[in-house]
Amino acid sequence: MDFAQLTRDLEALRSEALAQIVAAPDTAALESLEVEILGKKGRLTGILRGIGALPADDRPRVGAVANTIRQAVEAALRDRSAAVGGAELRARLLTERVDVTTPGRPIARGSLHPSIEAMADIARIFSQFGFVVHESPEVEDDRTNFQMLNIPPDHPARDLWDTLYVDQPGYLLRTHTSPGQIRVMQAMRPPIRALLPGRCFRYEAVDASHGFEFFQVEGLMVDEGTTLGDLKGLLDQFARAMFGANKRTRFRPGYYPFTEPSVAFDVECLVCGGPGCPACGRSGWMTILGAGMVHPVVLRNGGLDPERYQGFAFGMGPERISMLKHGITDLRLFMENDLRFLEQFA
Ligand code: 2NM
Repeated sequence: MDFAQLTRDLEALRSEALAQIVAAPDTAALESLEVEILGKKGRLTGILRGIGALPADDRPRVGAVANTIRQAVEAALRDRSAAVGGAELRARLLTERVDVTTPGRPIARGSLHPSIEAMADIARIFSQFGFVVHESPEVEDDRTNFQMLNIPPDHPARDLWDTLYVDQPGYLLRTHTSPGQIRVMQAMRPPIRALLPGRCFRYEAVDASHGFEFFQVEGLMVDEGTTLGDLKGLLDQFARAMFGANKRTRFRPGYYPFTEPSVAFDVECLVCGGPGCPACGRSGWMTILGAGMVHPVVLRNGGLDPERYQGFAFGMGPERISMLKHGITDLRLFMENDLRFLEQFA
């Protein structure tokens, strides 16, 4: 290999490469030409490998020629790339169309689960009476879930709450949100107006009106001179806000270990309005919650002096409230997450 031969090869490469570049039809062809000519294993590098066989004096001159060729090839690639690129863009703009008047794809909107919707409604109504939402743990200790609420171990009243226990001795899944009220009493001084919404658990055979997992919303008010009349007035306002103005309501005697007296609170049948129908068991009334005056022992367990303070508490199931309101007859629908059911609340 001599200097003259190498220079001839380089000149041949230059004219051939430039011709190919000018003839390249598109961007893809230019990209492969660039690799083929200037790449690490390309034709230019291939020729320059012969440079080592030349006398040292000749090498810089060949190097200089190679550099001008590289620059010429690069410039030709740039020019041709701009030309075909512009043509390709024009072709795309002519063939592709964007219809800016196409309507957007509808976005599927979720909705509140009816249990949650009922809880939110309940919380909104009681918040208008100054009740503040508190939360407490779903895993409770036996003391707070039962004993502090005047339900001693082995007391027959425990049968009212079939309990799911956890591995840790002395701990269980709360059977109601009442232990949260104990925690509120222990943490606050009156006046207390607390609302406790939350998930509760019971060891139940599931049927149309029993779940083993359900929500509860409980309220607690404690102050000096709080009476059963205050409770009745508050619940009347609640029933009317929830089910409609001027609905008649009534108290019936009830039983809970943690309230004395205890009551059940009924609203006139939402279906027949009084005379009696299948929906109300022909009684004309629907029970919406349980309530009562907080037992003095429970007030004391909450750190409050029952000589000075009185209180009332109430508890309800948002699922039951929702069933009454919407005419739903099976509680299991709330747990199944069947979209055909849930979408009706959108
Ligand atoms: C109910 C019915 C009646 C209640 C009582 C208390 C506490 F802690 F203050 F004693 N919390 N919740 C209560 C009373 C709950 O649910 C049907």
